[in-house]
Amino acid sequence: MTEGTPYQLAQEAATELARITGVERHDVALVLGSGWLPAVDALGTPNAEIDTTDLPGFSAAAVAGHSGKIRSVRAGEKNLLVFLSRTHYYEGKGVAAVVHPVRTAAAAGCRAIVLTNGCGGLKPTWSPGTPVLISDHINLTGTSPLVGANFVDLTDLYSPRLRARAKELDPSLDEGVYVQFPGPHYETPAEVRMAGIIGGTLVGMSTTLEAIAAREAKMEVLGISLVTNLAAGISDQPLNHAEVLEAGRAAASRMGELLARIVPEI
Ligand code: 8IG
Repeated sequence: MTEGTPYQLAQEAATELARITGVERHDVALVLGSGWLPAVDALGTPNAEIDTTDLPGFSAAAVAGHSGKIRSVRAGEKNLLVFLSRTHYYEGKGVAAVVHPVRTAAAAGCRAIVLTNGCGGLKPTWSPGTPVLISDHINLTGTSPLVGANFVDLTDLYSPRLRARAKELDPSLDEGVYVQFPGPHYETPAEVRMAGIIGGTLVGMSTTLEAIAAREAKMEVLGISLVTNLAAGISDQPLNHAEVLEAGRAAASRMGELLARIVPEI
């Protein structure tokens, strides 16, 4: 952890976070994806809300429906660190910027992280607004947050324990394999077919790099996708961002309840 490394920058952000929020240590982190914002209010009253740009290493949010804020929320006995936005790989700020919130959460004390996203679904039965547990991923970005001979094991990356608990709380929850494309364009129908052939059922532009960084930091990972649209070519409808935001609003109470029930137990 020498000076000037991404890990050092995350440690500095965590120290500043503790100072600004007055919360010395956080327990569980939550990263909100497209469409998830309405669900977060169910988690509890924020103790503090800060701008990401108040912390070292963070830049401003770039996507409508993402807010560049971080909340510290007391949920049961746990201090929750909620990132209301993320940096996407397609912003071109580099992989270290993408996983900086994850490393900051680890440095702040978090032993578990809930990664959420909005994505396209390959199963026609997943209508917009369906939450799906991520069981595994395929990283098609061609990159990694890890540098050097750091051979991190990704078996059971998406915690079987937390997936089982989520399904106990909501037996209707399905599971899927999340395929991260670089974006920012959506896939072609042929690319969506490819994603299916290689074993994917969800397509999106986030999450896998963050999950890898979380595993490196020895955090337990729960991944939940909100299927906001059927992937290109699965339905005959074109894709648009308004549909994404609307699907989130429609599913907010169901997802908020799930998060509120599972997070204090993590
Ligand atoms: I929301 O269909 C959302 N994000 N790659 N494909 C990809 N990302 C997405 C999609 C989608 N929907």
